[in-house]
Amino acid sequence: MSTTIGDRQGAARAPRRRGHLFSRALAGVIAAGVVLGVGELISVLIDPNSSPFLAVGSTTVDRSPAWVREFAIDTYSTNDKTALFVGMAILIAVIAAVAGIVEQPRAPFGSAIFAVLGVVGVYAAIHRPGATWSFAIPTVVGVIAGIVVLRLLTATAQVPAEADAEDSWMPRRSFLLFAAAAAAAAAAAGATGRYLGRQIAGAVDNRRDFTVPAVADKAAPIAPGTDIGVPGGTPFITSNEDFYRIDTALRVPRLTTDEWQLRIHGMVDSELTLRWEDLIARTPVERVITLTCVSNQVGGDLAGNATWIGYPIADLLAEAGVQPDADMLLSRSSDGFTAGTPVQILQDGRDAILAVAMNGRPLPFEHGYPVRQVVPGLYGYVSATKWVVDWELTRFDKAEAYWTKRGWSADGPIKTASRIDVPAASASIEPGRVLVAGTAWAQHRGIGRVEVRVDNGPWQTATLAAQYSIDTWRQWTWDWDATSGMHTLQVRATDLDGNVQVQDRTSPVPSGATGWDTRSLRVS
Ligand SMILES: Nc1nc2c(c(=O)[nH]1)N[C@H]1C(S)=C(S)[C@@H](COP(=O)(O)O)O[C@H]1N2
Ligand SMILES: [Mo]
Repeated sequence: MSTTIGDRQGAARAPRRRGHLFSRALAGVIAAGVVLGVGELISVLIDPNSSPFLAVGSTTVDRSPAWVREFAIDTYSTNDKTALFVGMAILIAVIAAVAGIVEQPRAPFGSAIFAVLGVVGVYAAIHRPGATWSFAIPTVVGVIAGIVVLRLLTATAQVPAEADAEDSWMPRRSFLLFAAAAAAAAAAAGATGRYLGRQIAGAVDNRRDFTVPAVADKAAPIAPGTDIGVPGGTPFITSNEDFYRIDTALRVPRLTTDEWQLRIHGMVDSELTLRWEDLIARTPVERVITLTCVSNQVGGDLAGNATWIGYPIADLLAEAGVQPDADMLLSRSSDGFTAGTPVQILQDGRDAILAVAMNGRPLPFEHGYPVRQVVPGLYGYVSATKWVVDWELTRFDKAEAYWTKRGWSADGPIKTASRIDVPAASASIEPGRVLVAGTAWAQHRGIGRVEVRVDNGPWQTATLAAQYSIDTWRQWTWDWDATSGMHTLQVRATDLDGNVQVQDRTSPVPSGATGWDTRSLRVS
């Protein structure tokens, strides 16, 4: 007596036979399509070169002997890549058909063939130039999905044992439906992956060819004594790689300068649409400005300082002519995020800019390429729109921006803050003189004083590094004569308006955390 999978509950099931040769071959080909489609789609998240199909194709080109390449180029001229891909597709289809034919409920030979193809794909992917282990992910996920589909399809292809040979030629209706659905899903995944992949590649090329605008109105040089370089401390300028990133984008927008435009509308005298050429025809400025996120916890690292090149926002607003009763600039990104910024702040003379470069480089995609806002003194959520494409002049009593709708405060001035960076919380410290160092910020007001206290003792004045500008953070140091035992260090800053950093610990919601950074250290 024969049993089949699914017999565990003891229900008597009619014995089944494997489906017709054609159905099984079709199951294999569709499952291979699932591998490639899913792999293509997942590769968008990793790297275009991690696509299994592309990786195998590129590796074949790179590894084939010179004469094969010459032959291919001569024979197919500029279509040699297409010829390669068509050839690969046929080879994969044939192997996959065989895999489908030999796949059995009990002995998954076909799945094993898929696994072997997967190993080839992984090998090719992780040997691409610049590849990391993550390049294996698209192939691995694709092969797992493919094997699942292969197993399900070949199971659905089975026919009752007693069906006569003629009947069994016709695939079962459920098999056809399932096969069509799997094929459609594979095609959709593959097409989406290709589309997004091409879009990314186009944006990468566009960014590579980007020329950072030359500026006459340069940022003031960073004077000696601004960046005191305490080992383990926070550098005055944050590199693009180390700059914190906060946004709601699941997929980083990849706009090209050709696609980008900024529409200025709403309560303006004349609506404007700026294209890239229009923007760069204007006069850029270069400024050093510290950004901070409202979500930063006391002592947290959601702040960064960069040299930005961009175009003064106030000039563009003046061109459009802001009507007197408009008090909010509602800026919108290409992915639908919005920020509401007080017009009066944008027009009060501070260096609010539409930035196109960060530390001498085009903006990284993650930080808003090709255009983002930078407004000194306001948290990012109300001012620093990345991938900005739309400006609506409106009113705070009419419009609400993204985070304001979600319970955050409508206006977001940056609160005076200070942080201990050195010694690290885990540092082993010996009694004696210990250098304590950190950062403080109160953008657009400036840091006037930083004080440190030990074990709730009297406040002691720290030494401030040179101030670059009131729009940037400021380093500080303090000499501690440390004694053995556990100690608690606390820091607080006072801005140049005389406001002392607020002691009460509050959460970042709705308008930024308050409290003094506190660090417990063991000295022994
Ligand atoms: N398009 C877009 N812009 C955005 C955001 C976002 O979610 N989407 N987040 C804002 C917030 S909350 C902050 S703190 C800053 C962070 O900028 P960064 O990622 O370049 O450091 O970007 C702002 N601009
Ligand atoms: Mo933020």
